[in-house]
Amino acid sequence: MVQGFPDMPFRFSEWSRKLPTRCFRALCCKGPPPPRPEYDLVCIGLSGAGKTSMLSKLCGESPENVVSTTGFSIKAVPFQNAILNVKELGGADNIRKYWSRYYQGSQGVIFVLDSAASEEELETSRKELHSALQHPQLCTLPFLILANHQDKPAARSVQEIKKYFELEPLARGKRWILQPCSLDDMNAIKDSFTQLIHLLEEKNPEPVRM
Ligand SMILES: Nc1nc2c(ncn2[C@@H]2O[C@H](COP(=O)(O)OP(=O)(O)O)[C@@H](O)[C@H]2O)c(=O)[nH]1
Ligand SMILES: [Mg+2]
Repeated sequence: MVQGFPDMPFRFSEWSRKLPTRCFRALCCKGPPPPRPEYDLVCIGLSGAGKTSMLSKLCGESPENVVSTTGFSIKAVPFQNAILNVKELGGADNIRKYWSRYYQGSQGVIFVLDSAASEEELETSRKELHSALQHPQLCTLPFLILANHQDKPAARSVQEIKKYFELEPLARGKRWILQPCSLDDMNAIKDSFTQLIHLLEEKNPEPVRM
């Protein structure tokens, strides 16, 4: 019995069709580049901190037409070595109480604050960051804290923010990055995202990053 014989001409033609690709791969010892890893992140912070504008700019979109985020929005932000699926949660007073419902599945946290905000707003921001750092679904994850609006004269320095937000005692033993930034300086923002990706990739993380 010659099972499969009738198939041979077809199989041969398929094999020969793929031959140039196979030879090329064998000679060059490489196939297509491996897919970039994807990480799911949650992005929080009060309204006006600059979350949407920053994420839009990172995606190559114009931040000019940004509208206030009600509920949440998701963006896939591409970097050279990874794709970050960032879920931005609206920061308005009546929405913040629902933030924790959207934490599940997150692998890292981006917290954006306005360094030039009023005392009252900064205090609210501090409370929100503290509850995020202590939340059971987020407390073990890497945090990128962006002290945005640094271009404004009223902006607090990164040292003032670190002290005011009591980051050293509160985030001790956690993996976190505190980055002063503004929408005008995307390089600093991109660098801090690259550091965050390193933290996401780490299997045996060092305890604290500043
Ligand atoms: N001067 C200044 N304005 C900013 C900066 N980042 C965002 N903005 C502005 O702040 C406003 C609120 O930004 P938006 O991205 O909607 O904040 P979100 O509510 O956190 O998403 C917009 O008018 C932005 O152009 C910054 O670093 N400096
Ligand atoms: Mg927004």
